Amino acid sequence: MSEILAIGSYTETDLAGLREMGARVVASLDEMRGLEEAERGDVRAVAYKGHHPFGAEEMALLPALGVIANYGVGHDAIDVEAAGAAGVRVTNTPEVLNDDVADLAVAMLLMQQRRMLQGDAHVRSGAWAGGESFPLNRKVSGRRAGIMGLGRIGRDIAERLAAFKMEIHYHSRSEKETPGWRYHADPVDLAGAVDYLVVALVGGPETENYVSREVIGALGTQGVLINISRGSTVDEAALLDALEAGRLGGAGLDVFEGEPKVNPRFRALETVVLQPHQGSGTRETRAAMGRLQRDNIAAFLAGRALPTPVN
Ligand code: 8YV
Repeated sequence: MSEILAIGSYTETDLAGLREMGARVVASLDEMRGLEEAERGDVRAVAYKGHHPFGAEEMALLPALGVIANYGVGHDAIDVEAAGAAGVRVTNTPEVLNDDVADLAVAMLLMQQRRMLQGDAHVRSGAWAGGESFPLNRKVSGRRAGIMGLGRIGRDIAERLAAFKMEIHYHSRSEKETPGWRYHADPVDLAGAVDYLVVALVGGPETENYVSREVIGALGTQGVLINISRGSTVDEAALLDALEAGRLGGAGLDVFEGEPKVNPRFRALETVVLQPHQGSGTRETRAAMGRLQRDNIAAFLAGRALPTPVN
């Protein structure tokens, strides 16, 4: 058995890299649980790719475990406190995915406001050729954007939207140094001050339903909510109620509660753009994420400093 266990569904490129390190690969946590006790006992490093909870129980099944290298910047699936208590290090893959995630946030906003999905269907269906005109939509440049969570990704989104001549507002735990972006200590105030609200919060219990019914209400009938963080950060029932009642202008969502199963109420809504959690999903970025994950494992096994530690 190997001292490295990779858990999750990896690309061919990543599988090749992991196998080169001598990793054993299983598809899921369930498959890990099914391994022989002696096999689990050899594992010192886990490469984890998944969104199912990896907690104290799973760690206890791997008594020699020293590191969990998460494939992704968001490590809310891993119980970092339990890992710390068990003397297990956790690493993630920050920075390398910022551009892609920020690109997708902007793309969903443009798609939603310029009704690009409907425009595409209008051309394909022959409606345009048949003389039907396409309804006018909404101007994006120059509007007011609010960023909920001004971390690395939030900043990259803000910079892109500033290039669209937008006034940038943000909310985060504390005021940050910015090029004149306006800070709102209260998330409801932020939503009330902007046309677009882009959610770039970290996931986990502290941010659950942070985008509350009140925040959604404050965004208003012309407002658009974009979420590229975690489904858990938004009160999805409140979001659906507001969209269905026309109390919110629209949404662009890459993440959902209970994904990949998406609440079927979303499908009936013309005002939403839905994406399959593909923010970091380019070949280039996924390859960089895989490399960073493996670099963390290699550093741990060699007793070197971890490149991107979480704890
Ligand atoms: C996923 C992500 O990790 O980095 C994150 O936090 O959400 C994504 O990049 C990716 O879908 C692989 O599971």
